[in-house]
Amino acid sequence: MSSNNLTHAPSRGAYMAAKAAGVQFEVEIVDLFKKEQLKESFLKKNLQHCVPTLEDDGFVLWESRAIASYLVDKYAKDDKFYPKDLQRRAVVNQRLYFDCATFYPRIRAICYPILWLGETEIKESLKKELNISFGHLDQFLGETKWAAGDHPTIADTSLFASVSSILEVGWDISSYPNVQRWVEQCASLPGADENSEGAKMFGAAVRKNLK
Ligand SMILES: N[C@@H](CCC(=O)N[C@@H](CS)C(=O)NCC(=O)O)C(=O)O
Repeated sequence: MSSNNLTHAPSRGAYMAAKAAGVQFEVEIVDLFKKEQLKESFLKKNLQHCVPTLEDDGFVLWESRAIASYLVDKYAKDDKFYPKDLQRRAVVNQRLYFDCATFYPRIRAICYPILWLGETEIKESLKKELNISFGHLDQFLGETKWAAGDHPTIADTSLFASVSSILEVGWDISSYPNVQRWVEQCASLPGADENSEGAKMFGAAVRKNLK
């Protein structure tokens, strides 16, 4: 198995945010399946050796959601994807932290052992935990059209990257009608096609190892 950088949800989240910011950029592939992140040249830039890692005119930054907010703040023509209004921004941040600290780690807890540690089944307890988070996401999306209001933001690009990964593993979201509606809407996000392509590669890699 080899990958491009967009196989992994954090990279896809940052990629869609960069597209939303409207900035010109190049994607450099660091193939995790070939351990390329451990090369000396990459470690010099990012001691945590994770993707995505941004280089912007000599400035290096990692953590996909930090990259997303930096790019939109710096390059977007307006603040729609990351509002400057304090409370609207706070809600976007809340959703981003929800994704970073709760939702995506639950997806990772399912997929990482299957991809890298020889697991062939998904534990019931992990299924249950992720579905609790899907329930919360469904409630957020019952209150607003997008994850953090009536316009797409970097909360959507980040959460959609996470959701796309687990959907491609075959997750059943039929109990979450607001999530289903939002997933359809997300096809209109900038970079959604590339996200979908990367998520398919990710899903195939996980499914290949499942019993
Ligand atoms: N919270 C980080 C997670 C980054 C992360 O864990 N990336 C993984 C791929 S999903 C990675 O680079 N793993 C390789 C490694 O850490 O050596 C983010 O959102 O950017």
